[in-house]
Amino acid sequence: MAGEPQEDCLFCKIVAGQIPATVVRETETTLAFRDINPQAPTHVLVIPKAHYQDAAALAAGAPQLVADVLCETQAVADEEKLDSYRTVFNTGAGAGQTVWHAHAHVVGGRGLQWPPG
Ligand code: IU
Repeated sequence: MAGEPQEDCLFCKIVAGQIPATVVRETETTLAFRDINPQAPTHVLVIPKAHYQDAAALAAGAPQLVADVLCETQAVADEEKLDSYRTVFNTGAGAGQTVWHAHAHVVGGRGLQWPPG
């Protein structure tokens, strides 16, 4: 069910403390941790603790959590002292989504090209 922990979800396991992660911030509703395959000097994932398969499902099912996640992306950027950064939600396999628990990538610390690949 949307919002409930999923047994086979890697990020739900990180939330539950069953898989280690380098956590940089935590709130009542969100967790922020470093990506294991960083694409920039700062590459942090901000997730809602509740399970939604992607950003669209999160927006439809729990819009307040979208705001919580976005506020945390700025908080991460502040802590990492990033003047500019990119927030990315990959939605769907064709866009590169590989983990089916909504997450925002916070990428920064180097020049970023536009459009992205
Ligand atoms: P994507 O947007 O679904 O492709 O992003 C998933 C990210 O999760 C990706 O950048 C991975 O490097 C990252 N990740 C992680 O941080 N820890 C893990 O154990 C696994 C993936 I698996």
